[in-house]
Amino acid sequence: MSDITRRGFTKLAGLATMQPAMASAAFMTSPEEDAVQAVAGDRQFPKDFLWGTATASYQVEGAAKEDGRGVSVWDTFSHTPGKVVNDANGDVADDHYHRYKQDVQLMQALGVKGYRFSIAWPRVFPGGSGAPNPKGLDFYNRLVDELLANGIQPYATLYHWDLPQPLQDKGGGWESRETAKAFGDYAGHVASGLSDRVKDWFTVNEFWVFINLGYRFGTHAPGLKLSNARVNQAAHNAVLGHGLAVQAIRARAKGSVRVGIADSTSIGVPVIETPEHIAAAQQATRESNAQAMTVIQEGKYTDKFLRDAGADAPKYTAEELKIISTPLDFIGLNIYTGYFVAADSSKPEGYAVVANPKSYPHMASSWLNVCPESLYWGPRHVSKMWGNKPIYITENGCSSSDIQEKDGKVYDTDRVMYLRNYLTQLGRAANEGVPVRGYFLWSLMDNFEWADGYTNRFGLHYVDYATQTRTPKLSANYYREVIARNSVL
Ligand code: PNW
Repeated sequence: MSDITRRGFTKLAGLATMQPAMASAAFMTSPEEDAVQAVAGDRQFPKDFLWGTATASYQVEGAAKEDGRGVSVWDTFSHTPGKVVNDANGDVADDHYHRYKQDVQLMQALGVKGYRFSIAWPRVFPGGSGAPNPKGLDFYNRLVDELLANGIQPYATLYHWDLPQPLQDKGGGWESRETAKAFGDYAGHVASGLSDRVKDWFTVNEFWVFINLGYRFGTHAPGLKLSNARVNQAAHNAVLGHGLAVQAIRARAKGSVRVGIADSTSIGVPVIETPEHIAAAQQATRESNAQAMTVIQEGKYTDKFLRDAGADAPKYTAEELKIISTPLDFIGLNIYTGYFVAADSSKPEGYAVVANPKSYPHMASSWLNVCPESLYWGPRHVSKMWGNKPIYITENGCSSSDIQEKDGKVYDTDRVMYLRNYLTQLGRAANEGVPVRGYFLWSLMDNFEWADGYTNRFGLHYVDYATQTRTPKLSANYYREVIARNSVL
């Protein structure tokens, strides 16, 4: 690393430690930095835009056997040799269960005003249903109090993939409608316990990922490779569980709450931004999310989905479709990438997906193609198709092959590049009037990246797992500057 780069970083890091007001005062005095601000003015986010970070229970908490926590499918899967890189597991992870106060201080230093975390179902109901564990909510009570004491709003996700193992053993997990019912009951129980302070709720995280990786490809827990028909039924039961949870949260909440989802809605991006390709990309987005966001928003499966699925289509009732499409207060989108779409009049659906060449750039995770435009087109398609509800980007971020340099710092210039480009596109959407209200960066800190174990790092903070030391990366300093200015720079 050159001295110039080092000096630049030291300066940046120095600025970042100041209070926002001081930082902007320092800004005004330097002509060089004034020039930067002039550009940043065009990239200003709406007043009250919520900047946040996100994590999930199994990926950060550890304390796998503490305070009566039951076993989840991810405990079972990660403890099965050969399933996770280096046979890693979440037994300790980031030890967030014990270090949450320190982690809230990391958020405080970033200046975030929102924290999206998830609740571990097996802590609350070790058996999945039946008797709740009396200590199950204690940790989340402490966490929520600590967040609020630091001026950070809690955004709770109820299901981020750690299904209680007994529900897998009994009915095959999401293959059973009983799991959907149990999820509703669990959601209502948690809402009744926390909703005096937690006002914003997400039911399920990323239908497509846990259903397809868990039940079709077997690369995530529970590690199954089921037929199309069985996968489709599991997917249906999962959106049904979502709908039941929405109703249960509202029924049992103390005071008013807002409920939404955090879905990995896949985003069609027009190959060229002309009206025909834009329309094609929007239609592709509707179809490629037929089993999750589309059925949730429209209360029916699309004709194309039912035609393509044929005899493998899920079995369902009209009543279930109503539950699934219970209106939401906001929409959460986890967006990491997109796929390109072109108009194609030779196809009955009127569009074609354009495959990327091998040289298309991606981040450290091979699936994570760099596609900043997804953060513009995602919210725009969703609000055009399904109405002007508030939208939150519930996850966005990237993996990088981070290393700690001899000076102890992590110069993740690629993550800064990624964030700058994606946030520019998000700002474009916000400034055009698309109702994006907030952004949760994945992730606050490096953590257990599912089947990749600890090998792929997504954090703003580098975690040395041997000592549990957290070190802010260059990207943490970058994000702090974005938040302080409410603007991309
Ligand atoms: C999301 N894919 O997972 C999850 O919500 C997080 O728990 C996870 O750590 C984060 O994104 C980064 O991976 C995904 O293969 C996992 O396309 C896989 C895919 C997408 C998202």
